[in-house]
Amino acid sequence: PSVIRREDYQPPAWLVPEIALDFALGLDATHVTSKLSVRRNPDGNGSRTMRLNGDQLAPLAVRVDGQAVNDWRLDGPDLLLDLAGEAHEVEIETQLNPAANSQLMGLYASHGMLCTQCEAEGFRRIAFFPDRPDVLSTYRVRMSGDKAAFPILLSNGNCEATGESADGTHWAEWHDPWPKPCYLFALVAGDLVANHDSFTTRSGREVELNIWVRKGDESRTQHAMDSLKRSFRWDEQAFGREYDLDLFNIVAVSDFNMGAMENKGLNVFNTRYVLADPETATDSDYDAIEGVIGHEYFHNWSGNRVTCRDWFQLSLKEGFTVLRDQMFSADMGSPAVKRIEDVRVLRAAQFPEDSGPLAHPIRPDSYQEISNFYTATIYNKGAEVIRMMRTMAGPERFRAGTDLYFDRNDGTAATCEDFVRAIEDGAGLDLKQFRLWYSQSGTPQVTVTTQHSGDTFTLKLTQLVPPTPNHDGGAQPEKQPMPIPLKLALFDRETGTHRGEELLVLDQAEQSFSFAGYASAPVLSINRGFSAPVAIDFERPVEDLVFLAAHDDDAFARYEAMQSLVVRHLIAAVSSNLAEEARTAEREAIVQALRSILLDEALDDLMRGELLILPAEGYLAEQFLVADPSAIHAEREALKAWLGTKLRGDLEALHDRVSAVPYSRDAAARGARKLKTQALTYLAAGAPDEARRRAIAQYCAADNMTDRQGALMVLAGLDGPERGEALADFHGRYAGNALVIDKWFSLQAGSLHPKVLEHAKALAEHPDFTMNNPNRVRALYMALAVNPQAFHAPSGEGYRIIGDLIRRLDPINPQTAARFVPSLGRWRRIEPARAALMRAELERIAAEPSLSKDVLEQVTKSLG
Ligand code: BAL
Ligand code: ZN
Repeated sequence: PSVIRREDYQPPAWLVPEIALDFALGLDATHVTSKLSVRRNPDGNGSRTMRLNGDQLAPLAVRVDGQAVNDWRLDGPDLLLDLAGEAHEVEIETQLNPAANSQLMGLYASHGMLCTQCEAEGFRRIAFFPDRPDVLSTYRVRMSGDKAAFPILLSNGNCEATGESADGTHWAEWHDPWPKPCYLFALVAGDLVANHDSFTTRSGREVELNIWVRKGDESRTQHAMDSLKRSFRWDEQAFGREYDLDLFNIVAVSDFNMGAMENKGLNVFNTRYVLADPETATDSDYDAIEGVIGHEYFHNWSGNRVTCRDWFQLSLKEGFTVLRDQMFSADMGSPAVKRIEDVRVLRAAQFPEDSGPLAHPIRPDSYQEISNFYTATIYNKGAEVIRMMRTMAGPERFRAGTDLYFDRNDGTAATCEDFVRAIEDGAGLDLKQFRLWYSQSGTPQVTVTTQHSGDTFTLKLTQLVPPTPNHDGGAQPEKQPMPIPLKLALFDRETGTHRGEELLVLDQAEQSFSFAGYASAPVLSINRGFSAPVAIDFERPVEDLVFLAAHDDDAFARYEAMQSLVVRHLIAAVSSNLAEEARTAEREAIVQALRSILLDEALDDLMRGELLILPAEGYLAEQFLVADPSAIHAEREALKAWLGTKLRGDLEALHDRVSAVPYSRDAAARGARKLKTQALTYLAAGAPDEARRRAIAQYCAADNMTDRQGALMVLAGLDGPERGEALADFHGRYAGNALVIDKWFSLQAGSLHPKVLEHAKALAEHPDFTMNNPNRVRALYMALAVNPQAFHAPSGEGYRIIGDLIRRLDPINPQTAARFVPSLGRWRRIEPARAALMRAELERIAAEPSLSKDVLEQVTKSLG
């Protein structure tokens, strides 16, 4: 497979300032005529040859300046055309079969509607075009089709004309005045209804807002609409960004590879990030909808007005936009809880990427298939890197930097370097060394040692950026130390207070920092707020962690102390380093810490819920060079059972208290619901009969999905007749609601039940299962792949199920299939017997005769 390299970037030889597209729509036959006004690029290499990318397209006719021509040629899937002058009009006709497009890239059919997905390289499946983000065009789109089948016709920008014919067809013409790359093109045609609303921008522009859904779903769109209006307002206030068209459309589609897509003026969303009501959506679903609605809207500036020069710059728009959506959600809810959640996601998804065979910098140097680079590294680590700049600059100076970035680069296809330079100039930061965060992969490890002598407290910090694999020959020279901003506070043990937070920047391999005026050794709270995306290695007394878990005034640091307390215990227990007596003593320390959290009246329940979460098995596995998933699972479950037993009275009292809180969407009620299921989870481990009784009661009394799903999850992990009854009730109650049936699949495949693999295999045969819907595939198989006891079953059956899935799904939907490879790719970090089974599964996939580029790249790199 061919490797694309960042260093090979060349400006396009030809530009396309304008394009007119004409679609004669049909589910199995859509005729496309594209008319490109092309102009030689003065900054190009002067070539007469114009490359028009295609993917499974055949040109039916090619005309240049109105004359049919035959001297075009195909180079693989692309069409090459020699053009003599400085400017021409190129017209090409193609024919598509949207109903046969199971990849869900380009133009495809979903439940009788037509829609598009073009990022990253889907437009070339619609029309021959220089499909690269640095070719910006203004679009005119005309579409016509059967009015009964497609009463609603949408594209980017504004609708300028409509009409209908006597034969039952109608048409619409759309014009988008903002030049954009083709990955932001969108078209939707279908039988849709809208929630209509409007928003007045700060300069008085009246924007029509529509959220389009299939009939019957409109009652579940209000939360999305409210989130959209909040996003409009927030971006004006927080980043000075105003919307720039009179219309903003969102369409919800149930067959969609991604979460959503930021097409200019016409966002296309996976239904799961639009539809919600209390009966069918959990509190987490509500939060995710708000976050994704915000994210796509914020792309209007960070992505659309300023786009990317090439796909190596993907984090320019994604990392920045993730930071923006994180800040938005923090402002809309609890900043403390949001920060903890974001770090949990980073550690669960990005840290393993950074320490595995697919590690890449946030600005990669090479790729084979760009779809494989929509990763937690590009998105979440990308956001952390920009967050560090903000931490070092402070909010006001950072804002001056982003203002400058938007001013300088508006209307252009920019690079990460443009962003860094704008922050340097606008915020007044020197980011010379900081640029290493863009080029070096791997999670830095910071080792902390402390010393106290006289009245001076000294902190010695060392950093190591671990080696990461280099694919495609892009050797990364030895890793250099990077600037690591660490927020810290020194607590007085007696008073439980500190003298103020400080920000240190560790920018050498080894550095010491001294603090005078401490007669007794303070308790160090470091990397507060998770100010840097690093792993901290700090051997310290248990008492200090207990102290911070009870006293730290930084919510993240308090959570972190609680996590560390549990992590260090479980590592020691799994490594068999603990005598029985010590194990009991450590478990008791955790019991005490959790009890004080349960009883701390100053805590709100949402935050209490965070502090009660045990570190995930995947995160624990990351702490070992080579992990034994069974041992980790057994020790973690045993600790949970211990806590459930020892804290039974407190947990029952908690469950009683929070069960009395009526449903509302306010923070107190959401906190209560979060704790309700957490209490059940601990009780299920320590007192299963009591948990079963309470879970049944919670399930039956539930007037919302958070409670019902939580109770069902607990029941699904326990044996007994109630399990089957509750699952059947749930399925019957929500039959026909795809998003809820996804939950039904997911919680069985993710359950703690010992027969989970048997259940998963039966679910794959269930009439509701289909390989053609990515949400359903993920509901069953991603839940299984992230369920450690199922995926890592010693027999290798979990690996086999995921391997079989990848092989079967690849010919249907390669992009979604490739997402499952990284779970198998972690074999080097797993104990040898399982590692051999995982590797064998990868080899079995690699032996398939015609793998997609997507899967081939991931499998080859995982084996290599
Ligand atoms: N641009 C792809 C979907 C998203 O990140 O918004
Ligand atoms: Zn995005």
